[in-house]
Amino acid sequence: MSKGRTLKIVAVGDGAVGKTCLLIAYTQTNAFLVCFDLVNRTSYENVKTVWVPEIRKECGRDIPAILVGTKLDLRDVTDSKLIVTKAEGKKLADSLKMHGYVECSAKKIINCDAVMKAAVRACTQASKPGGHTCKIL
Ligand SMILES: Nc1nc2c(ncn2[C@@H]2O[C@H](COP(=O)(O)OP(=O)(O)OP(=O)(O)O)[C@@H](O)[C@H]2O)c(=O)[nH]1
Ligand SMILES: [Mg+2]
Repeated sequence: MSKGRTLKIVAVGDGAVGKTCLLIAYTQTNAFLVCFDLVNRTSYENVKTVWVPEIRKECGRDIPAILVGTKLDLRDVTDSKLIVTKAEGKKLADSLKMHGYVECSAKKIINCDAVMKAAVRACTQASKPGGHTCKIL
């Protein structure tokens, strides 16, 4: 990245035109944000069964990945059987050897900066000797 320059790229377009597929074309990716919904246990289980295996299959075991629990604002107002606790999030990130765990709310703008900082930190660590980026799709 050129010095001192920040890029923000947003995909817009009709539903199902392929925005998400475009953004997960993994070429040249430095780090992943693996996201689950803190009030949706299926999305939490799928981190382990779907998403981390997927990025590691495509990009190798060492690609940096941050685990992100989203919709933090809903956790306190949702049925307790559905919620994922902070301890469970941390435990999953540790067990999958991820680079960090952050809980956030895009709606209430809580901790979104921490998500990005964790991602940048993971990239910085990965760019040291022995670090890793995904070069192939
Ligand atoms: N309460 C709450 N709702 C959220 C938050 N973030 C997203 N949402 C809602 O969750 C829904 C899905 O959000 P998106 O950002 O479109 O999710 P996505 O992962 O891009 O979804 P796809 O593109 O369909 O895979 C929308 O209705 C958002 O308004 C949050 O932090 N809190
Ligand atoms: Mg989307």
